[in-house]
Amino acid sequence: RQGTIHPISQVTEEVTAIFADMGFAVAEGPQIESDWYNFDALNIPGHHPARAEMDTFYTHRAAGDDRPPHVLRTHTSPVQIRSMEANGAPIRIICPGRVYRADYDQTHTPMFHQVEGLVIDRDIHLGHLKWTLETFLKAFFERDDIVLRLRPSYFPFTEPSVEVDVGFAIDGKGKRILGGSGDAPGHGWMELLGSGMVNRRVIEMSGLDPDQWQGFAFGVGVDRLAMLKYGMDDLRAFFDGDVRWLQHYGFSAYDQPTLSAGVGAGA
Ligand code: 2NL
Repeated sequence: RQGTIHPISQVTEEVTAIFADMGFAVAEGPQIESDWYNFDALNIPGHHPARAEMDTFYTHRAAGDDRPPHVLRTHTSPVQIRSMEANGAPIRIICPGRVYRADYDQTHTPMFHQVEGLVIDRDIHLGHLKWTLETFLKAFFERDDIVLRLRPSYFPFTEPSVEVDVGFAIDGKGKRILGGSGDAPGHGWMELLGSGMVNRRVIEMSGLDPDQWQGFAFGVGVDRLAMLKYGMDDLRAFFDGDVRWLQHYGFSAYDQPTLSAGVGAGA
């Protein structure tokens, strides 16, 4: 037996276990999307630079067919739009999955993995967002001294938008989340998540009344979470399919993440 559980699968299961404990369901959807679900419904119009910035892969239409082409989804947000449309509110979901952007270097691969989360309910505010992300990060990194820094940012689909930094330090094992403030000596702040309150236009386009329903959403890269927690430094090795790398970094099928044992493998 040479195979092991891939770190991306392991981390996806860890994230899922943590959010399941907070009452989140998992939602999945298509990887080939219409540009409505990938862009327009998220308040990213045709001329918006975000479309170009996202280095989208487009499919081809037959000659003379001038309908807009489908795209390989650039984020898992379309799953959340579909979920709001299909199920209405309240909603508490996470959407893990493959996403695609035309970008390839040491820190970018054209296919990568994301988990997005969405909460829609009455009277949801930024405090709920901060508590949820703080609770998640403490469970994921298995330490209680994680400190978050929320910075104002911009995404077309959230208003206000908030980037979340976590305190880190560099020790013998490299750049690691070691808890404490990023302002402490020898520490720094690392950007980890994008998030915000769901833009009321997005709630409206998903068929809900934004005067009744509010919510927050966030997105985080699974590959990056895996690298940070388990100490891999080259993202490209994730997709080489090298069994020696897997034997070093992979996980036993017997190490299922559970909250009681601590989500980390071998805890
Ligand atoms: C990032 C940013 C983010 C979202 C994703 C979202 C989804 C819906 C509505 C509103 Cl349906 N927002 N998702 C929101 C903020 C940030 O991801 O930097 N990800 C790595």
